[in-house]
Amino acid sequence: MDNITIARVLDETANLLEIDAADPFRIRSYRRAAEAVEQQTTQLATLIAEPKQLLAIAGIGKGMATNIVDIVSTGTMPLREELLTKYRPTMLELLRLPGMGPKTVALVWSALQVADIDALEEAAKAGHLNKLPRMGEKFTAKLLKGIEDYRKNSSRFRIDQAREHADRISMLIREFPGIEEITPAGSLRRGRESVGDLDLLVTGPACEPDVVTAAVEHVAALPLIDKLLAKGQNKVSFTLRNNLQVDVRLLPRASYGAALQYFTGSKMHNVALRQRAIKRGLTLNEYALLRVEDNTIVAAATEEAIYRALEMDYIPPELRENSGELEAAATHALPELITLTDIRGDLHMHTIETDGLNSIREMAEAAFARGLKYIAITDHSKNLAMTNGMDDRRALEHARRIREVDGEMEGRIRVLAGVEVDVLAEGELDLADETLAEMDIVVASVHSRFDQPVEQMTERILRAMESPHVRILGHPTGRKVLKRDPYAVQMNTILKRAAELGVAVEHNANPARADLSDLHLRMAKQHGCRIVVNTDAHSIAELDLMRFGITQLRRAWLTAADVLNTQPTAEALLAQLRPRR
Ligand code: DGT
Ligand code: CA
Ligand code: CA
Ligand code: ZN
Repeated sequence: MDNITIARVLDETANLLEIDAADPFRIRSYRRAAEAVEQQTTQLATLIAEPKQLLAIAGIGKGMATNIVDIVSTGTMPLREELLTKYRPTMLELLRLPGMGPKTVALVWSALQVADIDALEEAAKAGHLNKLPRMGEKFTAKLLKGIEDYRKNSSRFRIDQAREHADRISMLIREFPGIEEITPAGSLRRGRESVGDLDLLVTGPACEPDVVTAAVEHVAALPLIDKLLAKGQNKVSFTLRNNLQVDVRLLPRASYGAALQYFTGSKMHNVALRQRAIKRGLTLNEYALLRVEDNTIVAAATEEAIYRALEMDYIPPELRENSGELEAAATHALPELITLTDIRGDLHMHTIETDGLNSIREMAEAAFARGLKYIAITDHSKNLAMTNGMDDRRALEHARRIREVDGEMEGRIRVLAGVEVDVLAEGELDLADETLAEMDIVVASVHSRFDQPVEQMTERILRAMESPHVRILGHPTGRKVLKRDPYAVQMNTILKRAAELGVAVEHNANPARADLSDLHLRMAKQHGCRIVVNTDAHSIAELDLMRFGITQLRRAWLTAADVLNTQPTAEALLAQLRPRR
């Protein structure tokens, strides 16, 4: 039994636990173990005579070691067998559909023996779901739309997940001596919110033509490969267990820049760049930029040299979409893009008061440790009952405690009192004006009734923004990347009015959300909107999601000056927001 198979059994158990609505920490421990097993270069089956050796692996404790011994000797483990008497492993996919929580998934299984998406679609179309409790025609219609969206998106992967896989694979490739540099190219390097496949470029002494074969063999034997698709002279393609395809190319140092440029794309950027080369009597391919007349190499080792030889400034990967960057680079007009280190504050986060995992103090300390100068604590309001949202009394009491913590931090970091107030169906706010007036920061967000017609949704948000207390518009699209489309809204109208009112529009840095796409963000800048990028963190760890937000801002050509929470202090920031009333 190989490691991939062991990992699959552990991961499947995690899936079954998820359907069983088990403790998230328990689920996570199985996922982590599956990842750890997948990463091992020694076959675990050879270690089970000495289970102690299993414990040396990070992510594997005593219980998990026992599970692994069971899996190796019996092909399965007791917990998995027990869960399989109740559920089917394919049911996990159903959880990705709108309205399908663990209970509903278990219900359609017990009532209709539906265990996968095709069967669910069939049952929905045949009207079988309507007969089950809490699943009317509206539910069925939403579900069918969800299935359609899911099929459209399921072949792509979110940037954070792609990044994690790229890091894990890179770590393993790097173990081969003589490999020095590994760069994810393609859409991941351009920072797109989702990627179709991973393109990893590898270089170092081991990648020179006469010795590359051994390095190729090393890559082709990586423990986490599920299916090996192709093994060529300097290229290996494979898929992971989750079906993500990975193309690894091993290139000599001399042509690494040309390869990086070529495989970073985008295709349209490369087409335009080649045309520019041709006009100069040059030709550009994945090996070099060459002079046409005598085939001499003009540039190849670095991207910088290639762009320079084409009489352009270096173009950051995030801008390479052929949307004006070539012209700007040729006229030295590229913007100086915002970076993570420009960020000084984070104005949207949650605590244990509602659905967060950490206290005010813990969030403040963690933000301070990350170098931030100010944060706003913005817990949910009561309409979001499932988050334990606050009523007026609790919101005021919470604000008081936030200010207490602000005092305790003794100026190391400013902690602003805020709230994420729910925008109700007609644009009313979920808390009283007197409550909102007490807050430094009011984020207003739509969290429900996403199905309203476009005019109604637009009116609803406009009305919410008219409240003089609202300073930030949260979740301006309500989308979930690859999962839920944006709600229908006239974004131009919203952005224009937000600019007039001085209400900042928020890009949600969480890569699963990314409210305001790169295109929206460019629009927002054109309208003169104030823009903020916030993590909406529900735990200390999620404060680190800021970097994903920065990537999207960069794709939108934004500079530090375009983004409010680069202001050095809370006072400077608040002065640029709509005045408090
Ligand atoms: P993805 O994987 O769908 O998220 O998007 P990309 O941009 O990563 O596309 P991919 O993986 O097909 O190719 C990676 C880069 O390689 C692409 O951005 C440009 C370059 N490339 C690949 N095939 C071609 C091609 O046939 N023509 C040109 N000009 N460039 C190509
Ligand atoms: Ca790709
Ligand atoms: Ca590719
Ligand atoms: Zn939030």
